[in-house]
Amino acid sequence: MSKLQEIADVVINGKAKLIGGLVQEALDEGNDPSAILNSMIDAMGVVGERFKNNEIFVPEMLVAARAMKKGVEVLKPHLASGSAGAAGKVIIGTVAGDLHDIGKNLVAMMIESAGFEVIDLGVDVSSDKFIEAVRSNPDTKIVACSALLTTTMPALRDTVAALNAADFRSKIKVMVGGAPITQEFADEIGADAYTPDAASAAAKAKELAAAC
Ligand code: B12
Repeated sequence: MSKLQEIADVVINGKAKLIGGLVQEALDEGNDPSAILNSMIDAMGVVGERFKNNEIFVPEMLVAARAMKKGVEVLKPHLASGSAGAAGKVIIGTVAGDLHDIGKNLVAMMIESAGFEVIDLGVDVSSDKFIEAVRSNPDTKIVACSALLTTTMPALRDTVAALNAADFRSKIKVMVGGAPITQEFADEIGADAYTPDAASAAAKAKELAAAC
């Protein structure tokens, strides 16, 4: 089994104690950090499929998520490189009712490494909290909202609507993303941008900030 397969396997089986050492070994062997990350993202896809097919349940998803987070911790210094804060301020969070944060954390990490200062509001963030955060940080350039559940897509819609109605709207750009989100949905709810993954989110954030 290749090292990357081994890493994916350990994430799928939620072996948080083994993941750090394996990721470090993979780095030492010269594997590309992005390839290591992708093997963990693919593993979460497998976990999701197994959950959908009732082969595993929430606790197994949770331990897989924990293992992935540990792996990302080891990988982080190898993925993030930019100078902090120079590109502007980004507020990020997962919308109300939604507790998924792995994707949001990756987006935050990549945006940070693209030179932004990131204020991470965490998970289950109400639209009021997003608005409040922008008011407390008037130099914010981008608000990024994540939603992982089809059932929290309405919360994303409400959050973007609240941001769109705010007096500061012309000063910020709104980005949305998460597995069930599409460009079409982003357009429909009036967001400025959607991207499918963390790397493209960072590139898009730079583009949007330059246009601010
Ligand atoms: C891990 C996991 C959990 C963990 C989350 C732990 C954590 N700390 O995040 C736990 C166990 C808590 C969980 C709970 C639930 N989950 Co869950 N979960 C998953 C799983 C397996 C992986 C998610 C993940 O981390 N993916 C890896 C990351 C890297 O990918 P990502 O999040 O998509 O993010 C990338 C992009 O989307 C994008 N992106 C993300 N955010 C943003 C934001 C912006 C601005 C941009 C530009 C881009 C962007 O960039 C990211 C990086 O490339 C998925 C399966 C899947 N395939 O997604 C199910 C899944 C999302 N869960 C699902 C379900 C049903 C649930 C529960 C309802 C289960 C239950 N019965 O309780 C609960 C809901 C809890 C809640 N209120 O939120 C379903 C959703 C189905 C649907 N139609 O909505 C899925 C799809 C599983 C399935 N196939 O059925 N879950």
